[in-house]
Parts: sequence; structure tokens; C-alpha cells
Amino acid sequence: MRQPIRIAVTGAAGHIGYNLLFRIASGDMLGYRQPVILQLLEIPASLQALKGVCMELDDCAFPLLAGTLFTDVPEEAFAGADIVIMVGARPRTKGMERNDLLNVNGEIFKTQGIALDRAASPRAKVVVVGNPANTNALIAASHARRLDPKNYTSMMRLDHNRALSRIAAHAGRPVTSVRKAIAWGNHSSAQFPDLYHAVVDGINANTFIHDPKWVEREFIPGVQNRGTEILEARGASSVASAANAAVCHVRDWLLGTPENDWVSMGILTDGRYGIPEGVIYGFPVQCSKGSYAVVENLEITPFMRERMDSSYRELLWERDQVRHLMG
Ligand code: NAX
Repeated sequence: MRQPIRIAVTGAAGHIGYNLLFRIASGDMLGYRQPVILQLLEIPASLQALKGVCMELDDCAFPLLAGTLFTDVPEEAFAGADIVIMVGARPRTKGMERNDLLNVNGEIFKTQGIALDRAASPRAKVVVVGNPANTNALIAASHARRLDPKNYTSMMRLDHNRALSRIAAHAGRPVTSVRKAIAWGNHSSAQFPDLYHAVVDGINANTFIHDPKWVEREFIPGVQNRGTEILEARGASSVASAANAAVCHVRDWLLGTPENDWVSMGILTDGRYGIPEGVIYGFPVQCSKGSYAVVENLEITPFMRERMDSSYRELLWERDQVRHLMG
């Protein structure tokens, strides 16, 4: 039997948490031979609910679930964690401006970033889901001393998956035929979903687009605003698809991306593709055995450049709002 992998999940009693934990414990994330220990964090007011979730996890009798702990103390949840999935965040409420949200949640990611750096495994891999995900990840990464800041990522995978699914529907092909979509930039409506490098059954996706206006009028805004569309239809935000995206993000990071494909991850910038260093930005990456590498040498047209820079400017603005929270 393999050694169990310790997975910390914050906001574990929330909606995404409830959809995520059972997927992890069943083996969907790390494979059906890999035992896991879940280390779950919540605020004190939600601990009772989290206790109930843990009771349900027990009742599943998952063969791979080697242990569960729940707590409201960040250091306890992060202790020795190999993977940290940071979902817990305050929702945006009525009357709250975007910079209020940045600050309220930024405080959480400062506190938890410090605790994480003290307590987690030095090789821990971190993915931030709680919004504004890219800037929250940046705040947590800025407090990394023992940990490698490159191991702090934000989740762009929901946007990536949304792009794949839309391309498949437009081309009239199964989603398995589509590869190499990209969600560049911020996880916000300023992201740039890119199908220009995508392929369908090995052929450039452009071949399947008969109306060039479809990309600008439907594909790009459709992916950018999908969260709002779901909120309106369901009366609640994306939950199961977000949990699924977190499963995909961690699975591919640890187990590797399929050959001749890539995924989108929010990672610390280093100047590549003309995006200056110092923000967490969505890039196409290929992963192997727990490391990732940015896909190089993709052609960037002026149309793409404009959208990529605009997403960068939004991230710069966000960073300015939370500078006082960064280490
Ligand atoms: P919920 O409000 O259902 O759950 C959030 C949970 O976090 C709650 O149980 C709350 O008690 C807990 N929490 C709050 N502060 C905490 C703290 N300091 N420490 C630990 N736990 C804390 O929201 P849910 O639908 O689960 O969404 C969670 C986050 O994901 C939100 O910020 C949401 O905006 C974000 N999303 C991000 C997506 C992405 O693609 N990156 C997509 C889906 C989702 O919108």
C-alpha cells in the first residue's frame, strides 16, 4: 500500500467543499490506488456543519480514505499537507465593491498563507479556488519562506474546461476531440479564452469556425460570463463544475498532462509572453510528476495581445489594492 497523501481543504463545509471532498476520497483526483488523508479547515461557525460532512465521509467507507480531521485552526489543517486546496472565502454580498472583497478575502489569504508556510510540507502544492483567486494566491505566495512560491497556483481550469466544451459543441464533435484551449490571465470576466491554438481531431479549431464573428461575439464573452449565466439559471453559483475543475487541476499537476495537450493554470509570472513578473496569471502549461512548464513559442497576434494585456492590467489593479497584505 502506498503512503497516504495529506490533502488540506479550506472552506470544506461550503458548497464546493461538499462536492469536492467525496471526489477526492473516492480516488478521482489522485487515482484509485492512492490513499489520502483529508485535513479540513472551516471557520468556527461552520464546524458543526463540517462535522456532519465528516460523518458522511465515514458513511461512504471509502477504501482510500486513510484519515480525516477537521479544525478551525489553520496550522492544524495545513500540518504536513502535501496538497492544499484553498476554497474558503467570503462571498461578495450586497453593497460590497470589488476592492472590499479583495481586502476581506485578502486578509484570509494573508493569515492562511503564513500558517501554510509554517505548517505544510515544504514541497506542498497549493491551488487557490476562493475568489478573487489569482490575487488571493499571490497574497499567500508572498508569505512563502519555506515553500516555493512557484507551487502557489490559482484555478483557471473551470474556464479552460468551459472553453473546451464550447469548442466541441460548435464543431459538433465530442469534447475528447478537442485539445489545447487556453484561459489566459485573471479568473474574472477580463480573462482571455483562446481557441486560436486549439485543435479538433488534430485539425486547427479555426477550420470549424465558419462565422469569424462567432469567436468575438459568442465564444469569448460566453466563456468569460459563464459563471453569471449559471448563477442566473441555477439561482446559485457554479459548484459541481468548480469542484470538478479543482480535481482536474491537481490530478494533472501531480500525475501529468496527456502527451500533445496542455492545461491552463494560474501561475506566478516571470516575464514570459510579455506579462511582467509579480502576478498570478493563467498560462498554458504541461505538467509531469508534480512540476509544470509553460508552453513556449505560441504565436500571439495583436488581437490576442490586447486581451492578454487587459487581463494583466486588471491583476495589477488588484495587486495595488492588497499590497499592504503581502509579505
Ligand atoms: P460557500 O460560501 O458555499 O463556501 C465557502 C466556505 O468557506 C464556507 O463554508 C465558509 O464558512 C468558509 N470560509 C469562509 N472564510 C473562511 C476562512 N477564513 N477559513 C476557512 N473557511 C472559510 O462558497 P462556494 O460556493 O463553496 O465557493 C467558494 C469560493 O470559490 C468562492 O470564493 C467562489 O467565488 C469561488 N469560486 C471560484 C471559482 C474558480 O474558478 N476559481 C469558480 C467557482 C467559485 O465561484
